[in-house]
Amino acid sequence: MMPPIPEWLILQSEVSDARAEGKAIVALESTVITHGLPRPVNFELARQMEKEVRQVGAVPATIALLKGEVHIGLSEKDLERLALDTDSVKISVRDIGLARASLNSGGTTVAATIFLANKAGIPVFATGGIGGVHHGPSGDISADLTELARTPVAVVCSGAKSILDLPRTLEWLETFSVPVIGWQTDTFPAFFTRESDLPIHVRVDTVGEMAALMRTIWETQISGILICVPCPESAAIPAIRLNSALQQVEQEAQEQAIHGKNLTPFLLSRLAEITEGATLHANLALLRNNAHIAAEIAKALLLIQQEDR
Ligand code: PSU
Ligand code: MN
Repeated sequence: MMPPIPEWLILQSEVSDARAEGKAIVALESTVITHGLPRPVNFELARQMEKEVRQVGAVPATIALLKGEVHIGLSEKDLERLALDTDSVKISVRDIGLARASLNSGGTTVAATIFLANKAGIPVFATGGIGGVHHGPSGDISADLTELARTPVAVVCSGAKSILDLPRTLEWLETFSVPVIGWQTDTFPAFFTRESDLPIHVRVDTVGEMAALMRTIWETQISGILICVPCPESAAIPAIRLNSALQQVEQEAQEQAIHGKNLTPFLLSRLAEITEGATLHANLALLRNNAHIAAEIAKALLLIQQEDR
């Protein structure tokens, strides 16, 4: 028996049918659409991610708030409106209630999306990169981390951007007991770059092995699982090429006193400008790839759960 779904969640019919028919579902976030990518590439990307999931035989559930209502799965029309509307706000977990109260429309962060996916009974989620611990003395730590620590959803991503303090981010995940798994990699992927000097201690090479490991982890603990997938080789950027651009955008953010929820979107858009689109190209490639792998994992997980019954 699946747990009941709160009445304030609106499931798109494709998603509720998938639930009823026992089909694999992959949750997708929407802050990457509203604040992470430039228009109109963001809308195209959102559709491509959904397509990747469908090609594997799973059902995509892009999660967002529309006029204060929480939607699990969006129609193409709603997706387009959300992507192209300049008034869409950025909604993390603490903003969900506020956005519902003020009837706002917006994109949900990794944190808010896994929180809502869990309420809708969806255990697998895909994105590009998670938020984490920022460099410097600001004390800015993304709620993506705190939500990962308490919500049993697998987050398929390419690590986090080096605009974040990656060693501290990994330390945080260790302290708060979030398993970090490398997908065909032994190091933490640094988003645009396939490898870093940060080791991951658990490596998995097949979806079957991944599903079995997820099931076993969730038998003993209620937390998220971070699954780290390197950017496809053809689109990845060598670390050495990225470093100077990174230093420049961080300095600009400091000079312009940009902080809080505006920091990540600012850093991302300036980085794409400075690298003449190379970071954007890598970003799109890894997002699609992660959606694809998440769909395969979701199917394998469902299979293993069906065998258990
Ligand atoms: N990292 C990216 N692209 C993004 C984000 C992070 O490379 O679009 C978005 C995600 O939605 C993530 C959010 O959950 O930013 C984190 O924001 P904050 O650091 O304010 O928690
Ligand atoms: Mn933050």
